[in-house]
Amino acid sequence: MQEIKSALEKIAIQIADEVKFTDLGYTQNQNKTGDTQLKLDVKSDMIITEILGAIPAVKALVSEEKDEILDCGSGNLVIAYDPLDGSSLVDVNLSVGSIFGVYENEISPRNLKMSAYIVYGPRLEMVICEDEARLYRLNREGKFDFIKVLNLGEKGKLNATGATQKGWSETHRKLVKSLFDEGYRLRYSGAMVADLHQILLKGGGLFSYPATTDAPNAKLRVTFEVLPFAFIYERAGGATTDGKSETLFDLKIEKIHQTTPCFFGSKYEISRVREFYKEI
Ligand code: FBP
Repeated sequence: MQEIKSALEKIAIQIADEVKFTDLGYTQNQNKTGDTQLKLDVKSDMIITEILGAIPAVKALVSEEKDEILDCGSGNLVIAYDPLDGSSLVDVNLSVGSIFGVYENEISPRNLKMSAYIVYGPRLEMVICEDEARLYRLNREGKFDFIKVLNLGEKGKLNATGATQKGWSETHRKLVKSLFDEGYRLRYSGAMVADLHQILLKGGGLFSYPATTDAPNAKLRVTFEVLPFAFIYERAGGATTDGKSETLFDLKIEKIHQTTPCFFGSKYEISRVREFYKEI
């Protein structure tokens, strides 16, 4: 895993540079879930493929920007990643990120052994999690310094509400309103990495991306967006659910670009989600 951590540092520095200076135009192509690919999505994917693909322990790569699994060696690790999450926000200069899940042998929720994400924001930060969520930040010498271990409190103050409100269920609308009535503040940028990073750093709250009338399986991808963050949130003392489940780790994976409704937060907020959703 040490080799992967060093590789993530290289990836972070190279993609941060691309985010600053690369052409923001779209390509002609769409990825497996129908998003038109930005040149930056493709460039970020190439950087990650080159660096992670060269590690002997890595046997395969799964990317939001690749239709199929890429076999790349005889190791025992499969890395699933989102090369540039929230990429549609780069042209408005908001924070975006990269997300990684390191699975042992094959992609399955319980085979996830490490996950990480990088935030390309005013500062270049990375969180790496095996047993605990460790925050690192790039210093003036171009090296990543360990800052602290991130932990979620029992209850927070932030409410990040994803998906098109017009398509929300009545149950979801009541849940979101109940938290605002309790005094929660709205914090939603539209980049999952930045929104979940904020709740982690501020010690608690709720991020929700529910099923909607137009998207019954919601939008966020299980293998390289949802499970890597569920791994971090649960090891930071928080909880996760798809509305019904005890944990997002109860999900069954049928295909690598599968999407799911998802909720991440501190324990109080996730218990509220389950209370409301048991109505459905
Ligand atoms: P990608 O940019 O990797 O496709 O990620 C999807 C995403 O942008 C998430 O970062 C974010 O949480 C969500 O979609 C925003 O969706 P919406 O615009 O529907 O709220």
